[in-house]
Amino acid sequence: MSNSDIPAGLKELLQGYTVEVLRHRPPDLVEFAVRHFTQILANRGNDKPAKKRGGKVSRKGVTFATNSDENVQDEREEDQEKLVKCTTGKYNRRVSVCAEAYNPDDDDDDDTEPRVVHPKTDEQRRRLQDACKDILLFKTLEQFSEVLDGMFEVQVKPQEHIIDQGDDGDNFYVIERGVYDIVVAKDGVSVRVGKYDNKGSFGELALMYNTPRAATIVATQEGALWGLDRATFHRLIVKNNAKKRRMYEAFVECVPLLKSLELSERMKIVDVLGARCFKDGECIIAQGDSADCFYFMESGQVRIMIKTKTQAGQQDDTEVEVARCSRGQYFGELALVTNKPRAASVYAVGETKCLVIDIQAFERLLGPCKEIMKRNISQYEDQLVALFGSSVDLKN
Ligand code: 1OR
Ligand code: 1OR
Repeated sequence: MSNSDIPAGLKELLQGYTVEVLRHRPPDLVEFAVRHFTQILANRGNDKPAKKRGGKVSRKGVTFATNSDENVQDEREEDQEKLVKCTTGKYNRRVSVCAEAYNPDDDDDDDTEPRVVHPKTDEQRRRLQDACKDILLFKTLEQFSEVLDGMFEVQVKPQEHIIDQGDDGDNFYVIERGVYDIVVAKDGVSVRVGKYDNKGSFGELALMYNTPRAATIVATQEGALWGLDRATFHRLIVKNNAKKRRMYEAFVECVPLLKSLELSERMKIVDVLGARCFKDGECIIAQGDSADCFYFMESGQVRIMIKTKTQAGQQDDTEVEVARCSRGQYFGELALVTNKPRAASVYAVGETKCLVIDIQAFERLLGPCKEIMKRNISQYEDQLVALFGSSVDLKN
């Protein structure tokens, strides 16, 4: 048989299928084939893609990365084109509603959405896994590998707006690298309220609550992100939120710090928190490190230890235990409130489980609790003097 007898595209189709089989190792190859090729057909059924520039799909100044492997690239671009089509065709018509009325239990509408898979090279998958390893929203998920399958790479140029406040939400983003300013406009004045520095994630709020984008996110330098489209985010993360709310509702009800919040405010904390487990003796926070998250104790115990130095500046590296925390208590607020490095080290005592929220969620959701935290912080200072006298201060 000559090469010309082989229909155009057959080789690529079979290669694509083989790659997916090797990645997912499905128990039933025929059933998997039906799903795989149905997905390709569904993609083809979409209208023609958004305009391409220089072989790349571009939306709002964000450029989807291309791949050195041609076959993978073609498949991915096809998927990305579908995604672009989805975002421009479907989601822009969404009507934003108030977050308070939102209940993830009611969200059954997207069970029939086809599963979006963006094929990746081993190298891409490695980088993606590394970028996602500390993402709190993924910490309580059973279908983490499906999330990874659904993510696509996005290259970012300096000054690009990844998200504009007020827009409808299209994608959720995980940062691989780059620095991104968070800008919020109020009464016509834009204020930079924070930044993401080479880690973290953003863009979850509009997708979770069907609200307009709450902030503008601008790249200050060249960078790389991983995107997850709205439908996949819904299917995997928002659905999981219903379970999370049921799981943690009773716990957040009994956290004294959160007593003054409305139930809906407590539930929003649950939506964005991630569960992290630590082994006996493991260091959760190291004194002197920069801070990017806040912890509630769900089970077990932690030991708070500090190193001190004398006023003469002499080093004393011995750690002294100053406090313990257990279920319902919190730690890691001091550095976030004072904008300073961590004032103490925190170690797990036995198996310990913490519920963690990132600094942006802390600022956004725990503002009303800051007065209580500040009152407790002033007690730390009194204890410091009582313990060490006035000749020592917290190191840093
Ligand atoms: P989104 O889908 O609304 C903008 O799109 C994203 O910016 C948002 O999801 C969050 O992921 C992220 N307030 C609101 N959104 C924020 C904030 C924030 N910070 C990051 N995002 N605040 C800043 C807290 C440091 C409160 C400002 C008043
Ligand atoms: P962080 O972000 O500085 C370490 O990270 C955390 O340990 C800190 O927030 C507090 O949440 C927690 N002094 C300093 N940090 C303390 C203390 C403390 N207690 C708990 N943390 N003192 C003990 C007071 C009972 C005073 C030291 C003598």
